[in-house]
Amino acid sequence: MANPAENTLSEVLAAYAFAGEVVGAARFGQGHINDTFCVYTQTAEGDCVRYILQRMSAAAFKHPDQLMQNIVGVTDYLRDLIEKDGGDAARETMTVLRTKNGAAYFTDSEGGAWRVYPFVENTLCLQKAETPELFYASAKAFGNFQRMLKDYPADTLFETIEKFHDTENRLANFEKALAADKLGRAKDCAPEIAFVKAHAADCSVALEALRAGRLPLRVTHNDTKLNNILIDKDTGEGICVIDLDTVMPGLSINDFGDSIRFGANHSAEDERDLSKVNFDLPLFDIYTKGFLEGAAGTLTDAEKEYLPWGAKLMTLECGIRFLTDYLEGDTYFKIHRDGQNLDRCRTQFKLVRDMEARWDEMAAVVKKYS
Ligand code: ADP
Ligand code: GN1
Ligand code: MG
Repeated sequence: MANPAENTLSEVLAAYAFAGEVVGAARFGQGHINDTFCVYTQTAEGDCVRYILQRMSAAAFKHPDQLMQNIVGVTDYLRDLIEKDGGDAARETMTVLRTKNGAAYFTDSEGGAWRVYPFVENTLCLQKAETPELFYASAKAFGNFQRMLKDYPADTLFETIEKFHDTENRLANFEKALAADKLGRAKDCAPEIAFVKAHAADCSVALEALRAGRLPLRVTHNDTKLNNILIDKDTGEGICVIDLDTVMPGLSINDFGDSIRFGANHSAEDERDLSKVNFDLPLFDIYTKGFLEGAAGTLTDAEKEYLPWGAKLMTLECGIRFLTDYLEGDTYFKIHRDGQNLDRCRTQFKLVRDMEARWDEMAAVVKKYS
């Protein structure tokens, strides 16, 4: 387990020249991966200026230097596009705040890698789709993100997490964790293990299409859950895509699918009462509409046809990842209670079952907007 991020907070804060004097820092947000803090500063004029300070997860990211090169490259590129388009780049993309030494990140005395972004104020970050309109707004913004990066030089991006959405590899890792069963937890999750085994062939569907040249590799976000987008409080529009740690070559259907996985239902990702976990077709409908509008003609016919697969595979894969982490002792996803990763896995598999039951309707929705 990594040391608590609080250990080195003061040396990290000292490495940055903030707009004002630091008056406090507190844990912030509900991400599963990084240690995120909000830093509160006060300027000489008495204004409060906030920042997001993060220690990047050492379990997830082996090369923070490469990761930050990706983020600086992508945000610089987006900033240019937004400015050319007359937009407000400081709100519509993230900005990496340099350290006093001009570096994109800071390494503390324990080896932890940290970075700072100005806080994008007057925004909402949602943990679930509170209204269909807000979900639609997120869809447009993620679709637009795809469009804006369509000409980004993919070969300049590092693979920050190897085989991130390689579902076949996720399955293989699950099998290894199950064979090792190092904490003796497999006995608690026989139905979930059986579910994975019954879905083993599905894990190859998107990869087969990629290998066959039916689906193109693009620059994608790869972690498009609803709490990775900031929505303008005044306009209700999705304005800023955040959590760019996994921007790298990938499949557009996965960006679509991961948003559906997280947002097209009315329950929390770790809901224990599975009767409350139901795939919501109207939310799928509105997201599809928004994503395709935002992507504005970027996607091929084959990509559109595979969108339901994106939804099912991202949900299945995420469930497999939660189950693998549960079997391995919760070393990757942050947990706040025992069994939380198994609970998360169960919601994902319930959603996969729902999608399977509504497969033809999902295909019809996509067709309607294609
Ligand atoms: P993780 O990888 O752990 O999910 P994120 O980069 O998504 O970390 O950040 C966690 C949370 O912090 C987000 O869900 C959001 O609430 C908040 N956040 C991150 N960056 C910003 C920002 N620039 N402005 C405002 N809030 C932010
Ligand atoms: C993680 O970082 P966060 O909390 O936005 C994970 C995603 C999972 C998601 C499940 C880098 O997203 O892949 O889909 O949890 N991010 C990484 O909620 O592994
Ligand atoms: Mg996040």
